[in-house]
Amino acid sequence: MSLIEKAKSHMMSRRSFLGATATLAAGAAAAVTLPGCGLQKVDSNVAELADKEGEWITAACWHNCGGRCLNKAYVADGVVVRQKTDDTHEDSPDYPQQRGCARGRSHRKMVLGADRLKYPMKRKNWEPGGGKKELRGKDEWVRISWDEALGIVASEIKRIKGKYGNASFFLPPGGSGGDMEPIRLMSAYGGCTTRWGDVSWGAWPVVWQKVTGITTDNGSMAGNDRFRLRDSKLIILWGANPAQSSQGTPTFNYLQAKKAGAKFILIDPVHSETARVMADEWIPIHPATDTTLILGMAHHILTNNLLDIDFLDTYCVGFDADHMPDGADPKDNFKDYVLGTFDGTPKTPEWAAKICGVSVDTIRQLAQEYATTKPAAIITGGAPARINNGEHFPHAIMTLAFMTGNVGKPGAGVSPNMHNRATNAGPVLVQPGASGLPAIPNPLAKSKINSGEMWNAVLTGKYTASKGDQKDINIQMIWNWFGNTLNQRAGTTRGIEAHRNVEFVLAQNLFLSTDARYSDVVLPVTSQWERLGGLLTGNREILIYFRQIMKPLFEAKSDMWIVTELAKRLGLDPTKAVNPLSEAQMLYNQIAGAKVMKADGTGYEKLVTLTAEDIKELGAKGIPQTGRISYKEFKEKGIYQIPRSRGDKLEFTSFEDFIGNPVGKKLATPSGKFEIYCDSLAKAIEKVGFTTKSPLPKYEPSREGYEDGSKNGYPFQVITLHYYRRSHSTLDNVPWLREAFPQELRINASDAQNLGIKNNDIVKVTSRHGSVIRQAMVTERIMPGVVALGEGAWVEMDEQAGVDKAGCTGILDGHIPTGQGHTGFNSCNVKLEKYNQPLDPDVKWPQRIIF
Ligand SMILES: Nc1nc2c(c(=O)[nH]1)N[C@H]1C(S)=C(S)[C@@H](COP(=O)(O)OP(=O)(O)OC[C@H]3O[C@@H](n4cnc5c(=O)[nH]c(N)nc54)[C@H](O)[C@@H]3O)O[C@H]1N2
Ligand SMILES: Nc1nc2c(c(=O)[nH]1)N[C@H]1C(S)=C(S)[C@@H](COP(=O)(O)OP(=O)(O)OC[C@H]3O[C@@H](n4cnc5c(=O)[nH]c(N)nc54)[C@H](O)[C@@H]3O)O[C@H]1N2
Ligand code: SF4
Ligand SMILES: [Mo]
Repeated sequence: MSLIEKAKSHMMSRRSFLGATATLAAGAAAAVTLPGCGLQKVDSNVAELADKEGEWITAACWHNCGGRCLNKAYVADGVVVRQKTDDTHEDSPDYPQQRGCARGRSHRKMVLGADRLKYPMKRKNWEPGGGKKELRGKDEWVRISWDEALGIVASEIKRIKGKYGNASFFLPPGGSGGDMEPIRLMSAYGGCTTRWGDVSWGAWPVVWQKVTGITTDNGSMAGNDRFRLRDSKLIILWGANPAQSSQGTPTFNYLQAKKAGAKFILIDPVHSETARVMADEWIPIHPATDTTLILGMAHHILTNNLLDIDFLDTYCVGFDADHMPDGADPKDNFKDYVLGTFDGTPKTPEWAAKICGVSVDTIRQLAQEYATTKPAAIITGGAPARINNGEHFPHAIMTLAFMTGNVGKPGAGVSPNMHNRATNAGPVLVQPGASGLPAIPNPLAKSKINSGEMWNAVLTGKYTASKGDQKDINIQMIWNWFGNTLNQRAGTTRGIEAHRNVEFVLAQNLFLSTDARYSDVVLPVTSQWERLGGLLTGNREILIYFRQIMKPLFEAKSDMWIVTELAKRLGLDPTKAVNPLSEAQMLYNQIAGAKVMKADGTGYEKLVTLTAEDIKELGAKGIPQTGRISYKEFKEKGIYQIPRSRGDKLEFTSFEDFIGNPVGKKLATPSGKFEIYCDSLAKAIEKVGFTTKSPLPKYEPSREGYEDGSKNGYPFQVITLHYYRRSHSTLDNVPWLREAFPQELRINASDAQNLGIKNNDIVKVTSRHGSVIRQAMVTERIMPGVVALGEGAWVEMDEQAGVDKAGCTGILDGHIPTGQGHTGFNSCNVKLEKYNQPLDPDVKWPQRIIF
């Protein structure tokens, strides 16, 4: 069968599938009278359009996926017929194409999914003030008009404001950024309570800032750019899995470093996909115990004269008693802590091995190799720091690099470097202009609840504002948008209770996500394919210009339209309260303001030439300008990628300036140096009010980490991976991806045997906070005592059995605030048992179709 024929027959079977599923849904009659732009029409047309003349348009791949690639859609008669990726130039190691992954290539199946929300819906038993709130998540849905939906939302907002005040509106922003329209509206309406706390970088942000003095960008720009990586002799990927979590060019870039001679060591409980491609050596480790391995290595380095004393003396404070910052107790130095001079516990490799599970020989060998191979780079993802009270890990790993002088020299470095900046540190070389949307300050900006306390705050009425400052709060409305907060934060079980506790829950989404499912009213929003267009950044060398692909589906509207309509009903002038600019003007502003680094690296120049005609075409007001490329080229290619070559002026290594000139270019820390003893860090953590941290990097077991498990009957640790199948929870519903990447529980073969579990058996995983069931993937590619599950599956509670069938990791993770207020997703103890009920593969589950 030819490819086109195969595609056609697939479309046909999907069409019959749509018919079948539609009859299962409430209000099925709607399915046969869909408007012209409906899914049925689109899908039935595709087969006929396969050979028709159309246009390739750059399509947004806009979610928080850890990559950023060029994706194009072939659009004929307003219908997306197929997709492709970057073919704007030849692929080469120095000038790589920006090629899409399986998720990006399945986008058509998400945007045109049968389960898109089509109309505003309300919960059948909803009444003003709640109405059988306990039915949230299981009630039936009723289709309503936009007018009714907006009327309900506006009247509930007014009622709740009148009865409880503005602080009772809780608008938790997602972890994936996204526009803040609802917060803008509520800010204009008197303010609202929001959420705070990093979910991505674990304990890195505050530690990086305090130890190095750099306050920008969480350190994600740190390390080497992709050319300088080729100078590394040794690259230790310490809890980093770019082949899965930084799709796009990073793995290709690492391969160039490998070809140039770098040895790769991976330290990870999982033998990851990256290990498969890159590792010369894999060192499995117990999750949340990395600091012990680092201290064991430090002990070996110290006691075997492998220190770079000059580096420590010139660039650091706190290593030994002679180099302490002003006011610190000389006894409180790192060297004496490692040697155990005052606490009686030398942090020997023997001491470390008992906790981290890495053998003494391996620890010594690793320390020896790292200290004697230069330049060597340690690169970590967020994962090993994504643990409860995890601040010691980033602090310790930086100290390890300082001890060997592996910082600030091409090919050396120590940093978190993940997501779409992985392998390419340095200032962003191409960037969009600002949209021009004026900020609307939130009058209740101080009313902010940490992710680790928010559900408890809803249920108990108390939260921590700072150390010793417990505040009262009475949340009565939860508004979910551009995030899947209930699914994607720790403590989902508690979150469901919280959702069932308040008087009103609203969601605006493309799908009946977990957030939406537990709401009273859901509003269908357009995808980026249905909006005017925009610019997207990713690695530092590209800027993507995506355009509208198709008309809005069914009755979906943009978030901006929704808040504009609500503003009117709340008696506000939307042009003042929400948005004074047209969408076209905002897009134009971003294009006109886009800038690109000059080849000599001295500063930026304008990227796009815009003629009066271009400005007219964009429907905006502006002045013609001259830039590096024409608007026509930018639009047609849909991408600008800056030319690069080895030895150019844009290569980058963090801290090169400081290492070259420690006095003239001193760091913005109190001492002007790297702070191994870091008092400002200790004070910052204390001020937050959850836990404390010593000014030195030490080992302090993570709450619900390795040590907490076995003694309390939870002998396994679970880690929650960023998973191929989806971007967090986004794309989890795409059948192609469900089939290609099952949501399975990875378990070591010896553990499985002890528990009588075979491949594909269903396993019940229980933590202190909840239970999930999943099929086992029995493998040698994970450390004994550890199991792994992809994060982001859409909660599917079997309330009778008390288990989540989808394997959502938020159900297992505890709602625990620690440290700087980051979330410790990888600190979690579980027990495992074989589950004796069958579980259909989730690709076979009915889609969440409501209308
Ligand atoms: N496919 C996909 N990619 C993504 C995303 C996605 O949802 N899907 N999300 C993106 C986002 S927003 C982010 S923030 C990044 C996150 O990127 P990362 O933090 O790099 O990704 P993770 O998968 O959490 O973990 C990376 C590796 O660390 C290991 N690990 C886990 N715990 C520990 C530990 O305690 N010690 C050690 N040494 N290793 C450990 C894991 O086994 C895994 O192999 O990913 C981005 N990329
Ligand atoms: N257990 C565990 N949990 C984790 C992690 C982990 O490692 N382990 N990782 C964490 C990390 S790093 C991150 S960044 C977070 C991500 O957490 P979130 O940002 O909460 O998760 P997403 O799944 O990206 O949610 C995006 C939602 O927005 C919707 N959406 C997309 N476009 C629009 C739009 O234009 N308008 C509106 N209204 N909605 C839109 C999507 O359908 C989706 O429901 O997850 C965190 N959760
Ligand atoms: S890595 Fe991200 S941007 Fe690239 S194709 Fe995949 S999902 Fe899209
Ligand atoms: Mo993230």
